[in-house]
Amino acid sequence: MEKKLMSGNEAIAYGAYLGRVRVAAAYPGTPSPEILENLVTYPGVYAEWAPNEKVAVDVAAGAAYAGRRALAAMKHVGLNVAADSLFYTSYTGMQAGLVIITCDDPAMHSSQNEQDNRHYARFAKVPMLEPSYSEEAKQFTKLAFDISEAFDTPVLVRSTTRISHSESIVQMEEPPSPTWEELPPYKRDPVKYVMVPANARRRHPIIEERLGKLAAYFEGLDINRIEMGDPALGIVTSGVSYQHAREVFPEASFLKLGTVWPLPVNKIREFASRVKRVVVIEELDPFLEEQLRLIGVECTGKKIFPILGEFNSGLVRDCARRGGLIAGEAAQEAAATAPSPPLAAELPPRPPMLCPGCAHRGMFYVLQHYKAVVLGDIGCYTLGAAPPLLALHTCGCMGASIGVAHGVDKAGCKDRKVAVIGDSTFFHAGIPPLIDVVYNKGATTVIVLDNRITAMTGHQDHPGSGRTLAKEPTVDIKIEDVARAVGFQKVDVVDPLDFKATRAIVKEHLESNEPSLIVARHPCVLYAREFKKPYQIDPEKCNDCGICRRIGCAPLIRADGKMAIDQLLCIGCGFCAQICGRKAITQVA
Ligand SMILES: Cc1ncc(C[n+]2csc(CCOP(=O)(O)OP(=O)(O)O)c2C)c(N)n1
Repeated sequence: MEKKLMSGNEAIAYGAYLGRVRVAAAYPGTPSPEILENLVTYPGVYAEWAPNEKVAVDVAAGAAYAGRRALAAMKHVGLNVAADSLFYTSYTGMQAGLVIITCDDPAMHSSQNEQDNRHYARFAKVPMLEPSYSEEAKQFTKLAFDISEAFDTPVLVRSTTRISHSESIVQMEEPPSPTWEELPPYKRDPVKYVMVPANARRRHPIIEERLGKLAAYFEGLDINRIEMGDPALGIVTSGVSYQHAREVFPEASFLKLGTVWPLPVNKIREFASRVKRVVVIEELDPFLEEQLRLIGVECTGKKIFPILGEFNSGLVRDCARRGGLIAGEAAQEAAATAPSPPLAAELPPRPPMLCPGCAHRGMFYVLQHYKAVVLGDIGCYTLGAAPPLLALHTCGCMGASIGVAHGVDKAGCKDRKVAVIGDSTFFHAGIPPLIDVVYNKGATTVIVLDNRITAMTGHQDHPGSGRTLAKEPTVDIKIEDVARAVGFQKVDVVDPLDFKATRAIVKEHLESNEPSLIVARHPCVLYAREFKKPYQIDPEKCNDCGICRRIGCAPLIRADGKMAIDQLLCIGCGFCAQICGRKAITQVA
C-alpha cells in the first residue's frame, strides 16, 4: 500500500474511517475543523456539523448507544461546553465505540485561553491517547474505537495545534466496507443508561474498576514504549513534546507515552529504575510530572521547561542548557549552534484586523457613535475591539455576550446595553440567554452579525447557512424568526454596509426601552467572493479630515502625505464612500 503526506487532522479522520466510524458530529474550532471536513468525504460515514460541542457529543453518544461506532471532535474549549455529556457517557458506557477528539491550542494561536485537556481524562475517569505525529494520529484513533468497546468507555484522543496542522507520512491501509452492518435491536438497559442517582451510584464503582483494568492493559500496550539510549538521562514525554525532545536529546533514553491517562505506573517505575535521572518534558501543565511524583518517582519538569505556551526544539534546547541538562562537550556544541532567533523578532507586527470590505465594520462604525456598553462575543467580529474601531467592551467565551449584557442591565447600569454576537455563535450558545432576556424582562439590544457562515474558523456551514456539512441544501433557520418565536417584539434586519439604514435602525433600537434584536445581514466577502471595482480618493476633494481612517479598513493608506486607497486591497464595498462628507471617494470606472 502507498504512503501519503497527511496533516494530523486528516490522519485522525482517516484513522476513524479505518476504524469503521459510522456517525460523526462536531462544532468547528481551530485547530480541529478539518477532521470532520475530511471525514465527510469517506464512503460509509455520516458526518454533521452540530450547533455546538455538547450536541455533537450527544449525537455521537446516541449513535454509539444504538450500536454504531461514533466520533465527536472539537477544540479544547469545546470540551468545556461538552463536559456534561462527556461525564455522563463515562458513566453509561455504550454499545459501540465512542471516540472524542480534543484539539488543544498551546500558545493560543486562535483561542481565548490556554487549557490542558489531559485533566479532563482524569476528571471524567476516561482513557486518553496522545499521538506525536500523523501516523500515530491515524493508528491511535483507530485503536481508540477498539479500546472504547473493550472497556465500555468513551475514549479521548488529544491533539495539539502542531500535531493537527503539521503534515507527515501516513501508511495507507485496506479500506473498510462502506456498507453499514445490520443494527442490533436497540438495547433497553435502564440501569446502565438512565443516570438517576440510584443507577449512577451503581455505575460509579464500575467506572473505578474500569480505570484499574485500563491501567493494567496500558502497561503492556506498545504505544507506551521505552526507547533505551544513554541511561544518564531518562525523558518521560508524550505528544508533540516527544518530537522536540528527540531532536534535542538524540542520545537519551525515552519513555514515550501514547496513553496519558490512566498511566502505566509499573512501566514508568521500571523506566525510572533503569535511568539515572528522570526529566519530564511536556507542554502546558505539569500533568505527567505530578503523577510521577505521586507514585514516588523523583523527577524534574517545570523547574526547567515552561508552563506557558508552545514548545519548539529551540526552546527545549535553550531550557535544557539553562537547566544544566546539556553539559560538557554537548553544551559547547549546543552553544555553537545558537538557537535561531524567534521568528516574531524578524517579522513586522501584523495585528489581526477585519478583512477589507468586511460588513461587520459597518455596524461597529455606527456603534462607536453611541454611549452604549457593548458586550462582545467570539468570532471575526471580536476584531471590532481593536483600534481604531474600539467598539467592544468585553469578550469571554462563545455565547457570553447576551447573558453578560443582561447581567449589566440587571445590575442597574443606566447606559444602553448592547450584545454583539455572530450568526454561528448565536446558534451555538446564543439562544438560551436570548430567552433569559425576554423571560426576565431585560432591556438588552442584541445585534447578530449574520455573515451567513462560520467565518473565523474557515467558513463552515451552520443551521442558518442553508447547507449541511455535506453541502446538501437544508432548512435555513432565520435568526429573526427565532427571536420573534421566543418573544422579542422589536426585531429588524439591516445590511450593515448600508450606512444610513444601519445608523437609523441602531438609533431607534438604542432609544427604545424594550428588549430588541437587529440582524445585521451581509455575506462574508471572502466566502461570497463579492469583489467589485475598487474605490479611489480624489485628492482635490479630500480635506484630510481622517473620518475614513476610523473604520480601520486596510486599503485606506497614506501615500505622499495624503489619504489614498490601495487598489489591490480594496474589494469595492463602498462603505468608506458613504461616510465621506466631501464625497471625495468614488468607484473606479
Ligand atoms: C466553545 C468554542 N467552540 C469553538 C470555538 C471556535 N470559534 C470561535 S468563534 C467561532 C464562531 C465564529 O462564527 P460566527 O459567530 O458566525 O462569527 P464570524 O467569525 O463569522 O464573524 C468559533 C467556531 C470557540 N472559541 N469556543
